[in-house]
Amino acid sequence: STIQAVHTTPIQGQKPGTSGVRKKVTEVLQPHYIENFTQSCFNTVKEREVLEGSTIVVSGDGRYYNKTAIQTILKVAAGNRVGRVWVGQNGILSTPAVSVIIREREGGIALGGLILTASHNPGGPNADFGIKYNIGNGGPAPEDWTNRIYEHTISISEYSIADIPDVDISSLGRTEFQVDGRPFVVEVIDSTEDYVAKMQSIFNFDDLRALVSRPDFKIHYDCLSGVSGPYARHIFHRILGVPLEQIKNSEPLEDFGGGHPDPNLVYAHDLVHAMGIGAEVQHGDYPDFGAANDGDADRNMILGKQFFVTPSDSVAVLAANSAAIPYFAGGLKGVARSMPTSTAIDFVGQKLGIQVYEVPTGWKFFGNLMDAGRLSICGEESFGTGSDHIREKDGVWAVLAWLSVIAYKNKNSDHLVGVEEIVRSHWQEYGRNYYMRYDYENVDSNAANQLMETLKNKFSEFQGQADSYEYTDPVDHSVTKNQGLRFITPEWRVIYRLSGTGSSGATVRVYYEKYEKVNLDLSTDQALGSIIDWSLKFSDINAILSVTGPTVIT
Ligand code: VG1
Ligand code: CO
Repeated sequence: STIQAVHTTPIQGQKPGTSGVRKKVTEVLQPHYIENFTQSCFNTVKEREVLEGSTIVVSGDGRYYNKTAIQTILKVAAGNRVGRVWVGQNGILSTPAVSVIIREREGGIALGGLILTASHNPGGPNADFGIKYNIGNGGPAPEDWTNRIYEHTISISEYSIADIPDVDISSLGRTEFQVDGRPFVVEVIDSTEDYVAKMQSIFNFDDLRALVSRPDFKIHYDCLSGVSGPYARHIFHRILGVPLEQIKNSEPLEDFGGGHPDPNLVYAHDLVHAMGIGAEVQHGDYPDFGAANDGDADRNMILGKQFFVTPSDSVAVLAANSAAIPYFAGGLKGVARSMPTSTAIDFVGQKLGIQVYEVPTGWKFFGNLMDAGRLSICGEESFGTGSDHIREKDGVWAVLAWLSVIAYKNKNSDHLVGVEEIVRSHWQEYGRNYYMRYDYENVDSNAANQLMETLKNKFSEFQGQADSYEYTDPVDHSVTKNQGLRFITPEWRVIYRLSGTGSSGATVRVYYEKYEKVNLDLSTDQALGSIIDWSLKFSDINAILSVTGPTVIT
């Protein structure tokens, strides 16, 4: 095969957001879309590293258009003289699995990877597609990379492509091409093998097996037809012996069965119902442990019998009980959360006497701290939890971590210590951070910007600390501005932020948090109601956005 240089023109809107570029499939179908973005990533790589002859990973969450995009990316990779590409079978690799493979397969030889996912956004011909670049540490490209990728997308005039045929990615194996006299290799690899081995090195699987086989402990796992299915089946069914019928929707579907593959109380409704949350019948025969992951399996939701664990509490509980996980045997180096995430984990860090970091929203901001050996466990309020075992948040890891904590708490117990008991005793010890997030999805971009301007103009009339959050990375000292408007008093925080993951229009997120040391049994509405009322008045959000209320509350 030969390499051709193809003339192209910039395509607007290829600026990576919180986690890559996300667009409607209909927009991605325009000519050169994938080629332009891939070439822009490669141009950025070439400015810093040697792409020629390298190994990269390309795969995704199995959503619609992934397979087509993979074939295009393979040709552009060959055209840019990449030496070898690892592709998960059928193009399937979860986001955490890509991170493991980049970091560890063949000793961590891979230069980076392209992940095809729009995460928790819906999929299908009329829904969303996404693409992002991960660097050699296995994590999302940091801001200085993504800014550079964007600059290339707006100045690109040419891409290189090889005229190799489509590669069969449905069966494992190696295909070698001669491209302009040099070898180009595609290796189709097992989608779960590397990831599962990694999990086995982190957790005590004997303890986990003993827990899930207890007759009084039933788990219910919902993969939401996303990419976590094959991983959940491999680990929970094949290795741990959980019956398959307790692992729901474990076949990845291109359109996620028409749903939002988003593990929260709204979109994971079947699981929420099965766990008896909001049910009339108390103490019914509900499962003891419920879990769900998002489309690309980096998010998680943890539920107990008729009990919801907020993601902010979840990461705090895991940090407080890290002794349950062999990987953390040496103790925690530090903990971290994204800025809007509740401060529950801060109390744990203080008690442990370790550093607590606050970073902007998005997993890419944790990477430097982990690489510098300063951070062990971190999380986001948006159902993201993880550790320095990789450089992405990790949905299946979070489920295994929780089960490890439950197994640990039950070591010397005469009754089943479940999720709710664990969380309630955590609150007893540390206090409780009541938390709620309002999302105003798909609103007019101008109106959203106007809301933020209006709020900034009200900083001076707020009786407390009001500012626009700005972050200086403690490792490389890079500065990231405009990461959310904060209104903080000693008792509570309200934060307004524009989402960076939408595929059209704008989404406004409002985060409410109140800390209580003593009143641990209020409903979230009781605890936060007056703050929400204040916020609605102060911001005039409904009028400015022309809405009657949020579209999603989590
Ligand atoms: C959202 C979440 C953020 C998360 C990001 C990617 O971003 O708020 O915490 O890191 O999604 O998660 P935003 O900019 O829309 O608020 V995923 O699972 O979609 O990769
Ligand atoms: Co995700």
